[in-house]
Amino acid sequence: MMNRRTALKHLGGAASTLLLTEALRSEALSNGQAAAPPVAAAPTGPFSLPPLPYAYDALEPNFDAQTMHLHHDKHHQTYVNNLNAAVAVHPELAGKTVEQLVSNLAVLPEAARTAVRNSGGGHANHSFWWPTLGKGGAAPTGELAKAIDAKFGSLPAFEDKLTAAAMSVFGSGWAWLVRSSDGTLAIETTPNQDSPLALGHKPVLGIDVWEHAYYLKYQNKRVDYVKAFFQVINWDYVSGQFAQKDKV
Ligand code: MN3
Repeated sequence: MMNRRTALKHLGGAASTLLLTEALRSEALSNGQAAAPPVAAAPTGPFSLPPLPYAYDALEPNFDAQTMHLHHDKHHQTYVNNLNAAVAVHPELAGKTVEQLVSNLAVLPEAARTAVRNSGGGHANHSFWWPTLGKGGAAPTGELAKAIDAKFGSLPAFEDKLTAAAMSVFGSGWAWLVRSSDGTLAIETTPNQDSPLALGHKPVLGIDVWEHAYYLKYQNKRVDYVKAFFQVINWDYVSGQFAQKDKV
């Protein structure tokens, strides 16, 4: 039986030239010279950037509007984009929330694990964080107030401990007030964008100590940024979330 190229020799004229060109191209491709893949549009879902629940300048002068714009619109958006790109090539991850993804890193396909840990963690951490900031109450209330007093003695003592934890983070990371699996409060730090959820802990309050969170306004003075953070906690929201979870 004639192969395709031999068959083409039996054809004449322009038709055979065209067909031969086509035959050679398909041979080249089968030899590994792959044509450039079509440029795929970046996936826009399933995850999306939640809007800030207040104006960009709402936390002035403690957190400046320019930092809020960059932090939310650029940094958080990048985590969302990279997470979407990671799950796009792993259809088995479809339908999971970001909290589910970062809570169970060990069950993820190995090829997706680092991207989900970093970008999923970044999306989960920042989505958690924005609503805990704002102007809402000067101190914790209700169950959270009781739990903080029981664990740390007083609100100032708690703030000192969370400040020390935030200052202890080497490089980029977060300091957290979490509810441990046994229900008690604890302070912990996580490196990079690791989520407390990966440790089985529920975040109650957190502080982002990546330089992108403060460098424009505070430069190297992380401690001043941490002091400012305590001026912009929406304690009403944080206390409400804590009380709600207490019932679950
Ligand atoms: Mn950040």
